[in-house]
Amino acid sequence: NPIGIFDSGVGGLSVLKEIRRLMPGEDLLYYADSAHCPYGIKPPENIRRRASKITQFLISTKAKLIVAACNTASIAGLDDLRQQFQIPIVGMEPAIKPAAEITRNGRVGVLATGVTINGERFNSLLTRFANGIEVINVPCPGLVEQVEMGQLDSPETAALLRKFLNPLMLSGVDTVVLGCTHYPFLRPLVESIMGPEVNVIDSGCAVAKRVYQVLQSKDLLADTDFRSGTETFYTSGNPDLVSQVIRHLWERPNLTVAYIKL
Ligand code: DGN
Repeated sequence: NPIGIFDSGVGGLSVLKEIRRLMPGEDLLYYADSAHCPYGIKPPENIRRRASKITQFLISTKAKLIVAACNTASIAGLDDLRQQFQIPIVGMEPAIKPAAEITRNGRVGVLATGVTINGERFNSLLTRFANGIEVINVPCPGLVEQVEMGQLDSPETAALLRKFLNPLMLSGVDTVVLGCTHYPFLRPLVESIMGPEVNVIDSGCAVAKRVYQVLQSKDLLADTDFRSGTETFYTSGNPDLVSQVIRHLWERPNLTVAYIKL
């Protein structure tokens, strides 16, 4: 059975990539909720409703585990989803703990959506792991939209990113957390703006490891010796546009995306 992965759009692909790398034999289903993107400026209640609908759909396609590959949806709705569904659900959280461990000067910047930064789950992460660390949170409206358009290094994206990174440069952070699954696609740009001394980290790899552990503990891992896994893509948005961007981000020229309204 497949692993079901969803995001407000194409950002969760940064997590899918890590899952694919770690688990070559698993079948992966991906739902991009592009018609409702961005989540980051919506009321948490709406995000919870979308997450629940998509999870239901992925379960109906026989998914054995769900990955909420979206920090915003995880912060707003993970507890809710776990209450509603029996299936194992792995969520995202900004990499605060690794950042607190890796920083040398005790100053960390977090780029995420407004909903993530204002979420209770996020606050509890800071209380648990960032004691004595100065954390500067920067909501980044507009950045998700740039990635959705496949603009990973356009002058507009660079200008927007420079604006968001400016307060972090001024306060001398040595670590930047990419707290939204869209942002790892902008990593080269972030690194070039911040310079080589600054660590840039995200949670994709840790989440892929978590998925592996959960599947292993439940004896649900695919038999990887016999075949390579497949990838199937669905979207609530325009399938032609979404497939164009996914092909670009995932470097799979023949990939197709099916339209499914939920
Ligand atoms: N990819 C998302 C996240 O990780 O928060 C969501 C972004 C959005 O839709 N604003």
